[in-house]
Amino acid sequence: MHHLRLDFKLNTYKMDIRNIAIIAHVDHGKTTLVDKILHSTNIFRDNQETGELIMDNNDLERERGITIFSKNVSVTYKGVKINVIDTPGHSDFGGEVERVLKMADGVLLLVDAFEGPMPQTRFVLQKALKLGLHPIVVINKVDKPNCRPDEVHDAVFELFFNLDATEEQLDFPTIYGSSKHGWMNTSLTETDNIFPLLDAILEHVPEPKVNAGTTQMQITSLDYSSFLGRIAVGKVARGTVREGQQIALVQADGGIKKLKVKELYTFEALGKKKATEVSAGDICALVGLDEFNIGDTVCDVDFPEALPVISVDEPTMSMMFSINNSPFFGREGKFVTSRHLRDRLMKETEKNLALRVEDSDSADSFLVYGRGILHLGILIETMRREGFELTVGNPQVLVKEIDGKKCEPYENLVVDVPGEFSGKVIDLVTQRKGEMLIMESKGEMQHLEFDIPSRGLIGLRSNMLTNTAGEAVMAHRFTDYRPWKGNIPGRSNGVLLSKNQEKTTGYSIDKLQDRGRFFVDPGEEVYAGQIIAEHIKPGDLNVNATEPKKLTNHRASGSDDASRAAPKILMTLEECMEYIQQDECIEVTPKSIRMRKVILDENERSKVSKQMKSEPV
Ligand SMILES: Nc1nc2c(ncn2[C@@H]2O[C@H](COP(=O)(O)OP(=O)(O)OP(=O)(O)O)[C@@H](O)[C@H]2O)c(=O)[nH]1
Ligand SMILES: [Mg+2]
Repeated sequence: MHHLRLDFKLNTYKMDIRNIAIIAHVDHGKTTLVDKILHSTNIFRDNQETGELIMDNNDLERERGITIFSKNVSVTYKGVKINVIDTPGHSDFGGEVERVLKMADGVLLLVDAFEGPMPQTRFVLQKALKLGLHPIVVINKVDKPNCRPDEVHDAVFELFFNLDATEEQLDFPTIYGSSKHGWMNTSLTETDNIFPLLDAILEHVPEPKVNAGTTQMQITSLDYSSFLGRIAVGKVARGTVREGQQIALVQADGGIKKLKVKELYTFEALGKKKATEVSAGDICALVGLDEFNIGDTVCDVDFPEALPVISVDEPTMSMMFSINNSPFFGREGKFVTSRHLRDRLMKETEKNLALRVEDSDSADSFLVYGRGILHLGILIETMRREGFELTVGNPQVLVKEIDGKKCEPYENLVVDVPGEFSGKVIDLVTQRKGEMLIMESKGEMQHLEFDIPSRGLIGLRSNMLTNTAGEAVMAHRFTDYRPWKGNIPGRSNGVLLSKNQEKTTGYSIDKLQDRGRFFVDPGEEVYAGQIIAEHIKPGDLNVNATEPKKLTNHRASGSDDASRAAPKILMTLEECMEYIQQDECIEVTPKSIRMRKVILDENERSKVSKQMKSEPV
């Protein structure tokens, strides 16, 4: 068998490699493109086309249609192995992108052919340029009606220029196409495949540097397996890593641990393939180093030389996590004690780098710091699915003292909205202490950019959507800390609170409908102090929503009260997080999300609020 021999020889022959990361603003089509790359390099024997993205394989990712964790895959094209790293586009996960870029020798910068560069495009491009990478620009979604690929190309060039790209970086190759429809080309002419993009990768992305010498590999991301435990992922920077090798793990603080590489894998298609040795330039996964941290360097046991420490994004927001102390405590969850909660949060900090957890004055509460509403929301949602019950407080931005001045985080906010709504958007943002920087037309839309304190963004999205008939598209990205901007008005409406613990009735809800819009359905059990509706006016009201229908001499008129009640407003966890105020919190269990007052007792609550009012602010 002539072929076999050849294959055998090829095994020892070092393969050509390209390492690329795909970076972009949220939703510009990264994962769709990675899926198409996998499909068109034929890794699927049967017709495994399910229509869903195979790459977003975590439950939450699927449901929300976003990428939360970066992922490695690998394909072979024209005899070259291409390691592809899909990255998350949401700004809360920007730190993750920055880290995994360390594994890449080139990047594909995807830009939506209609939207053009957005805040996160700027952020990820800046990081890539700083690392000296030479991006290939992919103008994606050219199938969209009203798209403006040429204008977008110019805007991308301008962005490179403004970010101080070098001459060579400014000379970027551009590919046009539609990930969704599975084609790419060097011009706007439609093709029926994405090979022009893969060719561009082979042509423009440099081969990884193959440094000879002793082992050196920085751990840049982490994988979990229930069989293998924690798996360290990174690119071998120098020398080789071998199965069974004794290594020195150099930690951020300079400490050194002697460990052994139990097993070694490279990436192949969607999975991993066992290897005995991986040399500089390839990306690999190490099993057996259980106690590593991201940023640690795997080194030769006799020459422990660390690579520069990776900086991690500082948290910008905090929330109090406590055990569930509502009257429904323990009804719906498996893990309910402060011990459960603490252990789970501490475990999370091992892999969730931007997350910090601190003990508080109370043994039942922990202060959790993160990168934003989505970052913290994903954690809470994950815990709830695992069977936890907990209470979370309202999100607070982190205030810092800089040069003796109280400072707060600011963000760059971009809103694209049909022209007729732009006045409303400007009003809304200005009320929240935003300042307009740019206003220009983009097709039939107005493109607005603002500077705004992060505080002003909390709760803005839902307001924005109601005020623009759901048409506004907004994105924001942390810029820097600046002096405190003063008071920002909170929620304008009050809430209706249940007076008692009972099942609500259609009769009561129907009677109260002109007072508020309900968050609960008739027949749902509620407790005293639970937020059951939004008041149509400012100020809170304590109401009885559990009255049974009065018996009258008349016979029931035939119309059912419950069916007259408007359907309840359904809010996601993140919407609740943005909705609640300082004196409120959210009860989260595997089955329910309930908003409530921190103090459930009506009398005690009014005593405390009177005290607060009498104290000078
Ligand atoms: N019309 C059109 N839609 C596209 C194209 N590529 C992707 N989409 C759609 O855009 C949406 C987002 O696509 P994703 O691939 O999940 O985007 P992403 O960049 O991975 O998003 P994040 O991981 O959340 O940052 C999906 O609804 C896709 O179907 C395209 O070329 N044309
Ligand atoms: Mg994605």
